[in-house]
Amino acid sequence: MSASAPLVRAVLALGSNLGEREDTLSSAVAELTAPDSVRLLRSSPVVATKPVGGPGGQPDFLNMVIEVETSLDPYALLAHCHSVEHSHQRVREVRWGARTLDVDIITYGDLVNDDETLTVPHPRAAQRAFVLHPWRLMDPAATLGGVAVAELAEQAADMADIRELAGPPETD
Ligand code: A4P
Ligand code: MG
Repeated sequence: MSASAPLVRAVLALGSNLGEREDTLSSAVAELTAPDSVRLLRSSPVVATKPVGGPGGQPDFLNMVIEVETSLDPYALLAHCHSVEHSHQRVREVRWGARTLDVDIITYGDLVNDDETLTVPHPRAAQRAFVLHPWRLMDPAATLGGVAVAELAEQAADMADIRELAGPPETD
């Protein structure tokens, strides 16, 4: 019997600015965490954000992050993220262009990796409130590169453009 793969915690960021954005995000979370190899630990609220970079005139994004525990290696996790993007008809045409679904790996345990396929931690996450703000709402104690995610969010240029959506009513 082979030894089971180690379980690693990873943070994934999801963004959508085309189509039924909320439905896309919720079905993407379900698809990302459907295999036994990817377990959902927690998820952030959905936030509405202004497009950062890319062509002008794009619709606003909905963004969120999730934390998963996975037995996939980082490249297999990236391939899994891409397969979920493809299932939402993501077509890569313009870098930073409008998309039905973008899924990025923000962190994969403590791994630091930079090659042509995968860079983790995500090289632009530390400057992006559309990642940092939902992340701190999900995990107020989170750090990135040794700095509090909440502090990085406050310093991010796009922080002023973030709007929290009203969540479902509390039930008791
Ligand atoms: N890649 C390398 N490292 C990673 C990683 N950690 N996670 C490679 C995911 N992919 C990674 O990505 C391009 C290539 O990056 C892939 O082949 C993958 O192997 P892509 O998803 O095809 O293209 P992209 O998303 O257009 O480019 P990129 O560079 O990932 O864009 P960003 O930096 O993710 O920015 N504004 C708002 N408000 N909300 C957003 O969600 N998103 C972007 C995309 C820009 N502006 C935004 C938002
Ligand atoms: Mg991407």
